[in-house]
Amino acid sequence: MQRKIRVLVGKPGLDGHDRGAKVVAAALRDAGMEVIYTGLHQTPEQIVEAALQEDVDVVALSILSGAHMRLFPEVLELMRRRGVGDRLLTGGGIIPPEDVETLAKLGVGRLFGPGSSTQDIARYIREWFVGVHGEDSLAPMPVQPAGAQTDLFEGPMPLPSPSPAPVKPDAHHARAARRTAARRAKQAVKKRAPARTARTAKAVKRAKPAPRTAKRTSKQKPPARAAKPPKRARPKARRPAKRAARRR
Ligand code: B12
Repeated sequence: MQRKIRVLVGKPGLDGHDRGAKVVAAALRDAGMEVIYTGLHQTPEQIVEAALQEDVDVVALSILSGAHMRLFPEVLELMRRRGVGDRLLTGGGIIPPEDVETLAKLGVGRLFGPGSSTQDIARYIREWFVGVHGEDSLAPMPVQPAGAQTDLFEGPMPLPSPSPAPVKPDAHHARAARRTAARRAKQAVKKRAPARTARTAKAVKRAKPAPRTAKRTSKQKPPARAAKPPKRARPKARRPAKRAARRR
Protein backbone atom coordinates (compact mmCIF):
# COMPACT_ATOMS: atom_id res chain seq x y z
CA MET A 1 0.00 0.00 0.00
CA GLN A 2 1.30 3.43 -0.92
CA ARG A 3 1.49 6.07 1.79
CA LYS A 4 3.21 9.28 2.78
CA ILE A 5 6.37 9.25 4.90
CA ARG A 6 5.67 10.47 8.43
CA VAL A 7 8.39 12.61 10.05
CA LEU A 8 8.68 14.05 13.54
CA VAL A 9 10.94 17.13 13.63
CA GLY A 10 12.10 17.58 17.21
CA LYS A 11 13.91 20.35 19.07
CA PRO A 12 15.39 18.77 22.20
CA GLY A 13 16.99 20.58 25.11
CA LEU A 14 17.43 24.27 25.82
CA ASP A 15 18.35 25.14 22.24
CA GLY A 16 16.35 28.14 21.01
CA HIS A 17 17.51 28.04 17.38
CA ASP A 18 14.32 27.01 15.61
CA ARG A 19 14.81 28.53 12.16
CA GLY A 20 16.58 25.48 10.70
CA ALA A 21 13.99 23.09 12.15
CA LYS A 22 11.15 25.13 10.65
CA VAL A 23 12.87 25.41 7.27
CA VAL A 24 13.48 21.66 7.15
CA ALA A 25 9.95 20.85 8.36
CA ALA A 26 8.43 23.06 5.63
CA ALA A 27 10.71 21.57 2.96
CA LEU A 28 9.82 17.99 3.92
CA ARG A 29 6.12 18.86 3.88
CA ASP A 30 6.54 20.41 0.42
CA ALA A 31 8.27 17.19 -0.65
CA GLY A 32 5.04 15.31 0.14
CA MET A 33 5.79 14.06 3.66
CA GLU A 34 3.57 14.32 6.70
CA VAL A 35 5.51 16.41 9.19
CA ILE A 36 4.93 16.97 12.89
CA TYR A 37 7.04 19.66 14.57
CA THR A 38 7.39 19.36 18.35
CA GLY A 39 8.27 22.99 19.04
CA LEU A 40 11.14 24.12 21.27
CA HIS A 41 12.51 22.72 24.54
CA GLN A 42 11.41 19.10 24.42
CA THR A 43 12.95 16.35 26.54
CA PRO A 44 14.10 13.14 24.82
CA GLU A 45 11.21 11.38 26.59
CA GLN A 46 8.67 13.82 25.16
CA ILE A 47 10.13 13.41 21.67
CA VAL A 48 10.05 9.62 21.76
CA GLU A 49 6.55 9.66 23.26
CA ALA A 50 5.37 11.91 20.40
CA ALA A 51 7.07 9.60 17.89
CA LEU A 52 5.11 6.66 19.31
CA GLN A 53 1.81 8.52 19.46
CA GLU A 54 2.17 9.79 15.89
CA ASP A 55 3.58 6.48 14.61
CA VAL A 56 6.28 8.22 12.57
CA ASP A 57 8.81 6.60 10.27
CA VAL A 58 11.50 9.17 10.97
CA VAL A 59 12.63 11.08 14.07
CA ALA A 60 14.60 14.12 12.89
CA LEU A 61 16.33 16.27 15.50
CA SER A 62 17.60 19.81 15.12
CA ILE A 63 20.43 20.63 17.55
CA LEU A 64 22.52 23.79 17.41
CA SER A 65 23.30 24.05 21.10
CA GLY A 66 26.31 21.76 21.19
CA ALA A 67 24.45 19.12 23.23
CA HIS A 68 24.16 16.66 20.31
CA MET A 69 26.55 14.08 21.87
CA ARG A 70 24.17 13.70 24.79
CA LEU A 71 20.79 14.17 23.09
CA PHE A 72 21.18 11.90 20.01
CA PRO A 73 22.32 8.82 22.02
CA GLU A 74 19.61 9.44 24.60
CA VAL A 75 16.82 9.64 22.01
CA LEU A 76 18.21 6.58 20.18
CA GLU A 77 18.36 4.58 23.40
CA LEU A 78 14.76 5.53 24.29
CA MET A 79 13.57 4.66 20.77
CA ARG A 80 15.12 1.21 21.10
CA ARG A 81 13.69 0.70 24.57
CA ARG A 82 10.19 1.67 23.42
CA GLY A 83 10.31 -0.69 20.43
CA VAL A 84 10.82 1.83 17.63
CA GLY A 85 14.55 1.40 17.15
CA ASP A 86 13.94 0.33 13.56
CA ARG A 87 12.83 3.85 12.60
CA LEU A 88 15.29 6.37 11.19
CA LEU A 89 16.93 8.82 13.60
CA THR A 90 18.47 11.66 11.63
CA GLY A 91 18.89 15.41 12.04
CA GLY A 92 21.13 18.39 11.69
CA GLY A 93 22.53 21.55 13.20
CA ILE A 94 25.97 22.53 14.44
CA ILE A 95 27.67 19.14 14.65
CA PRO A 96 31.43 18.72 14.04
CA PRO A 97 32.39 15.96 11.52
CA GLU A 98 34.14 13.86 14.15
CA ASP A 99 30.92 13.79 16.22
CA VAL A 100 28.91 12.87 13.10
CA GLU A 101 31.19 9.84 12.72
CA THR A 102 30.86 8.79 16.35
CA LEU A 103 27.07 9.12 16.23
CA ALA A 104 26.90 7.14 12.97
CA LYS A 105 28.74 4.28 14.69
CA LEU A 106 26.06 4.27 17.40
CA GLY A 107 23.31 3.93 14.77
CA VAL A 108 22.29 7.53 14.10
CA GLY A 109 21.52 8.30 10.44
CA ARG A 110 23.03 11.03 8.29
CA LEU A 111 23.37 14.47 9.90
CA PHE A 112 23.17 17.75 7.97
CA GLY A 113 25.13 20.89 8.79
CA PRO A 114 24.56 24.57 7.97
CA GLY A 115 23.97 25.29 4.29
CA SER A 116 22.72 21.75 3.58
CA SER A 117 20.31 21.48 0.69
CA THR A 118 16.77 20.73 1.87
CA GLN A 119 16.32 18.70 -1.34
CA ASP A 120 19.23 16.50 -0.26
CA ILE A 121 17.58 16.02 3.13
CA ALA A 122 14.25 15.03 1.52
CA ARG A 123 16.03 12.72 -0.95
CA TYR A 124 17.96 11.01 1.87
CA ILE A 125 14.76 10.33 3.85
CA ARG A 126 12.92 9.10 0.75
CA GLU A 127 15.78 6.74 -0.15
CA TRP A 128 15.89 5.35 3.39
CA PHE A 129 12.11 4.76 3.32
CA VAL A 130 12.22 3.04 -0.09
CA GLY A 131 15.17 0.94 1.10
CA VAL A 132 13.18 -0.32 4.10
CA HIS A 133 9.62 -0.52 2.71
CA GLY A 134 10.19 -0.94 -1.03
CA GLU A 135 9.57 1.34 -4.02
CA ASP A 136 5.82 0.59 -4.18
CA SER A 137 5.21 1.80 -0.63
CA LEU A 138 5.90 5.47 -1.39
CA ALA A 139 3.10 7.79 -2.48
CA PRO A 140 4.00 9.80 -5.61
CA MET A 141 5.74 13.15 -5.07
CA PRO A 142 3.52 16.22 -5.27
CA VAL A 143 3.78 18.07 -8.58
CA GLN A 144 5.52 21.41 -8.09
CA PRO A 145 4.09 24.35 -10.08
CA ALA A 146 6.37 25.53 -12.92
CA GLY A 147 9.04 27.94 -11.67
CA ALA A 148 8.43 27.13 -8.00
CA GLN A 149 11.42 27.46 -5.71
CA THR A 150 11.98 23.94 -4.50
CA ASP A 151 15.03 24.52 -2.33
CA LEU A 152 15.70 27.43 -0.05
CA PHE A 153 19.43 26.92 -0.43
CA GLU A 154 19.65 26.34 -4.16
CA GLY A 155 19.07 28.72 -7.05
CA PRO A 156 18.49 32.44 -6.98
CA MET A 157 16.06 33.90 -4.51
CA PRO A 158 12.93 35.35 -6.13
CA LEU A 159 12.93 39.13 -6.24
CA PRO A 160 10.32 40.86 -4.11
CA SER A 161 7.32 41.98 -6.14
CA PRO A 162 7.26 45.73 -6.82
CA SER A 163 5.18 47.70 -4.36
CA PRO A 164 1.82 48.82 -5.75
CA ALA A 165 1.43 52.37 -7.07
CA PRO A 166 0.19 54.82 -4.41
CA VAL A 167 -3.57 55.17 -4.46
CA LYS A 168 -4.86 58.64 -5.36
CA PRO A 169 -7.52 59.79 -2.92
CA ASP A 170 -10.87 60.62 -4.49
CA ALA A 171 -12.50 64.05 -4.03
CA HIS A 172 -14.62 62.91 -1.08
CA HIS A 173 -11.63 61.57 0.84
CA ALA A 174 -9.54 64.61 0.00
CA ARG A 175 -12.27 66.93 1.46
CA ALA A 176 -12.50 64.75 4.59
CA ALA A 177 -8.72 64.90 5.00
CA ARG A 178 -8.76 68.73 4.71
CA ARG A 179 -11.54 68.95 7.34
CA THR A 180 -9.61 66.68 9.72
CA ALA A 181 -6.43 68.76 9.28
CA ALA A 182 -8.37 71.99 10.03
CA ARG A 183 -9.99 70.44 13.13
CA ARG A 184 -6.62 69.24 14.40
CA ALA A 185 -5.07 72.70 13.91
CA LYS A 186 -7.96 74.26 15.93
CA GLN A 187 -7.51 71.72 18.71
CA ALA A 188 -3.79 72.45 18.84
CA VAL A 189 -4.51 76.19 19.43
CA LYS A 190 -6.96 75.32 22.23
CA LYS A 191 -4.46 73.02 23.92
CA ARG A 192 -1.73 75.67 23.96
CA ALA A 193 -3.94 78.25 25.71
CA PRO A 194 -4.04 76.70 29.26
CA ALA A 195 -0.24 76.55 29.30
CA ARG A 196 -0.08 80.35 28.94
CA THR A 197 -2.52 80.99 31.83
CA ALA A 198 -0.59 78.58 34.06
CA ARG A 199 2.61 80.55 33.52
CA THR A 200 0.77 83.80 34.34
CA ALA A 201 -0.64 82.33 37.57
CA LYS A 202 2.91 81.52 38.70
CA ALA A 203 4.02 85.07 38.03
CA VAL A 204 1.13 86.41 40.19
CA LYS A 205 2.19 84.21 43.10
CA ARG A 206 5.79 85.32 42.96
CA ALA A 207 5.11 89.09 42.91
CA LYS A 208 4.39 90.31 46.48
CA PRO A 209 1.97 93.22 46.57
CA ALA A 210 2.95 96.15 48.89
CA PRO A 211 0.88 96.45 52.09
CA ARG A 212 -2.10 98.79 51.57
CA THR A 213 -1.46 100.94 54.62
CA ALA A 214 2.15 101.78 53.83
CA LYS A 215 2.62 105.10 52.12
CA ARG A 216 4.77 105.15 49.11
CA THR A 217 7.38 107.82 48.63
CA SER A 218 8.32 108.99 45.18
CA LYS A 219 11.72 107.19 45.50
CA GLN A 220 10.14 103.87 46.22
CA LYS A 221 9.63 101.58 43.30
CA PRO A 222 6.09 100.57 42.52
CA PRO A 223 5.39 96.90 43.39
CA ALA A 224 5.80 94.41 40.64
CA ARG A 225 2.55 93.80 38.90
CA ALA A 226 1.38 90.50 37.80
CA ALA A 227 1.36 90.27 34.06
CA LYS A 228 -2.12 90.27 32.67
CA PRO A 229 -3.01 87.12 30.88
CA PRO A 230 -3.02 87.91 27.19
CA LYS A 231 -6.42 88.00 25.64
CA ARG A 232 -7.17 85.18 23.33
CA ALA A 233 -7.81 86.40 19.88
CA ARG A 234 -11.21 85.27 18.78
CA PRO A 235 -11.15 83.97 15.28
CA LYS A 236 -13.33 85.98 12.95
CA ALA A 237 -16.37 84.11 11.83
CA ARG A 238 -15.85 83.19 8.26
CA ARG A 239 -18.62 84.09 5.94
CA PRO A 240 -19.41 81.63 3.24
CA ALA A 241 -18.13 82.93 -0.07
CA LYS A 242 -21.60 82.85 -1.67
CA ARG A 243 -23.29 85.05 0.96
CA ALA A 244 -20.41 87.55 0.85
CA ALA A 245 -20.74 87.80 -2.91
CA ARG A 246 -24.51 88.43 -2.62
CA ARG A 247 -23.93 91.37 -0.23
CA ARG A 248 -21.53 92.98 -2.63
C1 B12 B 1 20.29 32.98 13.83
C2 B12 B 1 21.16 32.55 15.01
C3 B12 B 1 20.67 32.80 16.29
C4 B12 B 1 19.30 33.37 16.55
C5 B12 B 1 18.29 32.22 16.49
C6 B12 B 1 17.00 32.62 15.82
C7 B12 B 1 16.10 31.42 15.67
N1 B12 B 1 14.86 31.62 16.06
O1 B12 B 1 16.45 30.37 15.20
C8 B12 B 1 19.49 33.95 17.98
C9 B12 B 1 19.95 35.38 17.90
C10 B12 B 1 18.26 33.88 18.88
C11 B12 B 1 20.63 33.12 18.50
C12 B12 B 1 20.92 32.98 19.82
C13 B12 B 1 22.00 32.25 20.30
N2 B12 B 1 22.99 31.68 19.56
CO1 B12 B 1 22.93 31.56 17.63
N3 B12 B 1 23.17 31.52 15.78
C14 B12 B 1 22.42 31.91 14.81
C15 B12 B 1 23.18 31.69 13.47
C16 B12 B 1 23.82 33.00 13.08
C17 B12 B 1 22.35 31.17 12.32
C18 B12 B 1 21.44 29.99 12.64
C19 B12 B 1 20.36 29.89 11.59
O2 B12 B 1 19.19 30.22 11.85
N4 B12 B 1 20.74 29.49 10.41
C20 B12 B 1 19.79 29.35 9.29
C21 B12 B 1 19.16 27.93 9.35
C22 B12 B 1 18.22 27.75 8.17
O3 B12 B 1 20.22 27.02 9.23
P1 B12 B 1 20.52 25.89 10.30
O4 B12 B 1 19.79 26.09 11.57
O5 B12 B 1 21.97 25.64 10.39
O6 B12 B 1 19.82 24.62 9.60
C23 B12 B 1 20.40 23.96 8.51
C24 B12 B 1 21.30 22.79 8.93
O7 B12 B 1 21.94 22.98 10.16
C25 B12 B 1 20.39 21.63 8.91
N5 B12 B 1 19.46 21.40 10.01
C26 B12 B 1 19.15 22.14 11.08
N6 B12 B 1 18.18 21.57 11.77
C27 B12 B 1 17.86 20.42 11.17
C28 B12 B 1 16.94 19.44 11.49
C29 B12 B 1 16.83 18.33 10.66
C30 B12 B 1 15.81 17.34 10.97
C31 B12 B 1 17.68 18.19 9.55
C32 B12 B 1 17.56 16.99 8.70
C33 B12 B 1 18.59 19.17 9.22
C34 B12 B 1 18.68 20.28 10.04
O8 B12 B 1 19.62 21.91 7.76
C35 B12 B 1 19.31 23.29 7.73
C36 B12 B 1 19.22 23.71 6.30
O9 B12 B 1 20.46 23.78 5.72
C37 B12 B 1 24.24 30.62 13.91
C38 B12 B 1 25.55 30.63 13.13
C39 B12 B 1 25.47 29.77 11.93
N7 B12 B 1 26.15 30.24 10.90
O10 B12 B 1 24.85 28.73 11.88
C40 B12 B 1 24.45 30.98 15.38
C41 B12 B 1 24.86 29.89 16.35
C42 B12 B 1 24.06 28.63 16.07
N8 B12 B 1 24.46 30.46 17.65
C43 B12 B 1 25.29 30.18 18.60
C44 B12 B 1 25.16 30.59 19.94
C45 B12 B 1 26.33 30.29 20.85
C46 B12 B 1 24.02 31.28 20.37
C47 B12 B 1 23.73 31.76 21.79
C48 B12 B 1 24.11 30.75 22.89
C49 B12 B 1 24.46 33.08 21.95
C50 B12 B 1 24.34 33.68 23.33
N9 B12 B 1 25.44 33.60 24.06
O11 B12 B 1 23.31 34.17 23.70
C51 B12 B 1 22.22 32.02 21.76
C52 B12 B 1 21.43 30.80 22.20
C53 B12 B 1 19.94 31.09 22.21
C54 B12 B 1 19.16 29.87 22.65
N10 B12 B 1 18.15 30.10 23.42
O12 B12 B 1 19.44 28.77 22.27
C55 B12 B 1 26.44 29.32 18.10
C56 B12 B 1 26.33 27.87 18.51
C57 B12 B 1 27.70 27.30 18.87
C58 B12 B 1 27.72 25.81 19.08
N11 B12 B 1 26.64 25.10 19.14
O13 B12 B 1 28.79 25.29 19.17
C59 B12 B 1 26.41 29.60 16.56
C60 B12 B 1 26.92 28.45 15.70
C61 B12 B 1 27.21 30.88 16.31
C62 B12 B 1 28.69 30.65 16.54
N12 B12 B 1 29.47 30.48 15.47
O14 B12 B 1 29.16 30.65 17.63
N13 B12 B 1 21.32 32.58 17.46
